Amino acid sequence: MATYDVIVVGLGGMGGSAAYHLAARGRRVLGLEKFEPVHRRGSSHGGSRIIRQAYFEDPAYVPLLRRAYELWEKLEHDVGQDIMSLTGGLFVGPADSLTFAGSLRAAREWDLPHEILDADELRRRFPTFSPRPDEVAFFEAKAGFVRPEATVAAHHRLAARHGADLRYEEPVLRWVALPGGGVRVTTPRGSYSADRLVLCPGAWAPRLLSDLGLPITVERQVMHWFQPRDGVAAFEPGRHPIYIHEDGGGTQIYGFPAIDGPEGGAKVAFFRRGRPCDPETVDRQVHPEEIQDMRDHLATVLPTLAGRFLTAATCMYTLTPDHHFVIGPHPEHPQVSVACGFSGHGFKFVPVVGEILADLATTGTTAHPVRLFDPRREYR
Ligand code: PYC
Repeated sequence: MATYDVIVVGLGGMGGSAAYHLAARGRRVLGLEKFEPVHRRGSSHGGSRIIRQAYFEDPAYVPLLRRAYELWEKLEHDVGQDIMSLTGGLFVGPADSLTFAGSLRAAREWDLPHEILDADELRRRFPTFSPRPDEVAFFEAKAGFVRPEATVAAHHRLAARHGADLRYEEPVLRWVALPGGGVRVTTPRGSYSADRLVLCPGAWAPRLLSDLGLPITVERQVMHWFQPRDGVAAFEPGRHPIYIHEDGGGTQIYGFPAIDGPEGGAKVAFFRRGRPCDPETVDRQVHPEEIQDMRDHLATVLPTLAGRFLTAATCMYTLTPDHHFVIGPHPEHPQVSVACGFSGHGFKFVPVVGEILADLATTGTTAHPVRLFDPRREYR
């Protein structure tokens, strides 16, 4: 039986980052991934993910975001590739919406640079938007996007460069924490033992962490790409920010500039308007009524975006009831760390989550503020 210091299960965004951080600290790492490298069957694909600092979900995320930005820059430097682009970000809605008011609250608490635009100013500066008179916008110049597939590939490359043994198409059948310490992980190809285990199962969390009884649900989500009606010029990254728009009923959409040139169109999606799914049987087709639903929504928010439909894709969110992450030591087995429940907003934290998981697996604790993510918290 092969023996390692740490086994990392799941090599998507979070697990790939953990494998890299652990290997860079000199640990003998085994990484196990159910699918091929950089696959499209989980939650780490789709060409772009939002990055922002004035965090409307809770200001407690801001210190983690500051560290994440540093680590994104380091990752780009280490692999010699552009992965993060700061296009600016608009967070639009009624003044009392979570998207607007929450962003403003985080910015005030942490003194983050921003601008407030009323509806007229928003329309003037960003004419693709068609705000209602009661809508306001929070603009953060430091927001933008990261490239998920490039991120996963970069972490795998760096982890391997530091000696990590990354194995693909090798699903985990079971894991056990051994009574005297250490763990054993079984796959169809054999059993492996290690001192520590890091579980980053993504949408497979309900199965691999069933012993924890976490109140998590998995949902299928749809991402759309449209060719803007008047061409992509107004949606070019130098002119168009990323955005989240919330309507008076709490429905949020999020979107990006046309980051892949004129042919690639611009991506837009509903935020957390999926339906429950099982990752083994999820419907990966996108249906005409789902595309129409997005067209209807865009007609009032960003009317020129919904020109020619180009393509769509599905991904999965693993949701906690409070939409905060689950990161920490396994309550019963201190040699096991878990990271899941990223609730659709985790990717921007990938580098810092890897650092936290490496801290937990090497020292049992972390200096990063992670109380919000305690697996044993009271979920509301
Ligand atoms: O990652 O910040 C995010 C996000 C918001 C809406 C969709 N993704």
